[in-house]
Amino acid sequence: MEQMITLEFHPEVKAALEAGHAVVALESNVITHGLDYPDNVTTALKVEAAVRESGAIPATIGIDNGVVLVGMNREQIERFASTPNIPKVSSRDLPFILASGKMGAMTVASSLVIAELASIPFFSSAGIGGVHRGAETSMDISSDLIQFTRSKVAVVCAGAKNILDIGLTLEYLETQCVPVVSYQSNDFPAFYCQTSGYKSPMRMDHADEIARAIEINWSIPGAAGMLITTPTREEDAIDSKDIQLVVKQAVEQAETEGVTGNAVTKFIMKAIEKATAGRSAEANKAVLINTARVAGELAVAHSHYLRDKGQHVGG
Ligand code: PSU
Ligand code: MN
Repeated sequence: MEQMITLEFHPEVKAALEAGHAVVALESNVITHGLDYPDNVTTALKVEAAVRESGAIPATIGIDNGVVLVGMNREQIERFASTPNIPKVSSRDLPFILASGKMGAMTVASSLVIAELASIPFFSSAGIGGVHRGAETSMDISSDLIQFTRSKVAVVCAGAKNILDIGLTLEYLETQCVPVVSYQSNDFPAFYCQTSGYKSPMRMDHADEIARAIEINWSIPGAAGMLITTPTREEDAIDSKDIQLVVKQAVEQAETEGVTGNAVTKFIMKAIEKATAGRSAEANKAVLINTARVAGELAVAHSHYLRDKGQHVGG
């Protein structure tokens, strides 16, 4: 079958993959929808720097002019950060945005589709989508969770924001056979809160053990992604008690204002930002950067594991 999706590799990403060096794929929706300009540029660059600091190469993914950029240069990041109204592209939106030639910002789900096509085994995002509060009636479940069951990519994150129903998110991941492991922690984290109040189904303390687990998972017929969580650093964390009420009010406000579908997350984030006088935005940036650093470390350990076995990242 002809491959209809054109990938345009940043030369550095291409070289790293060919050499078997660690690469970490990154989403672009956080640039266009998660933070404001120019904070989004500086943060995206810091996230990339954090991946490099750990010895891996970052590959920020986005769509421009009918092709998928696998790794962006500074100008491209600047362009994504400053162009208004770039659509949020989840997996199902890929065909339309690519066919139309428009720009598109990738969610976790669509980034995973591309990472797998590009043979990048690692992806990092601070917060994944999940099961929304009230999903028992709205059925609002992020397709990020479904994509974990389809793409053979290890996902490193700081859990999910507690604007979601984290208990149901964990239940859903269990039902869908998605392996979840917390790196050097007992708890499933909640983005800028160190714990969600839920214990993680598994804890592992060594990066090489996680590398082995990833490879074993990929040899299981039908298995795809693995979720690896790392908590935000204590000094950057917000106490979950401090924002419980704010989150509850923001979720209710979205409901009364009739915000639905893929606009819900951004609306609630903005409301929380306003209510915490920017404190959540600061914590948001810190967790993005820290998660990327840990993802870089784990990706390097994984590439070393493959090298020692005589295999190669990137096939
Ligand atoms: N979680 C956050 N912040 C975000 C997102 C998730 O804490 O910005 C973004 C990510 O790009 C994620 C997407 O992949 O929202 C999920 O959106 P939805 O729930 O519409 O699938
Ligand atoms: Mn949704």
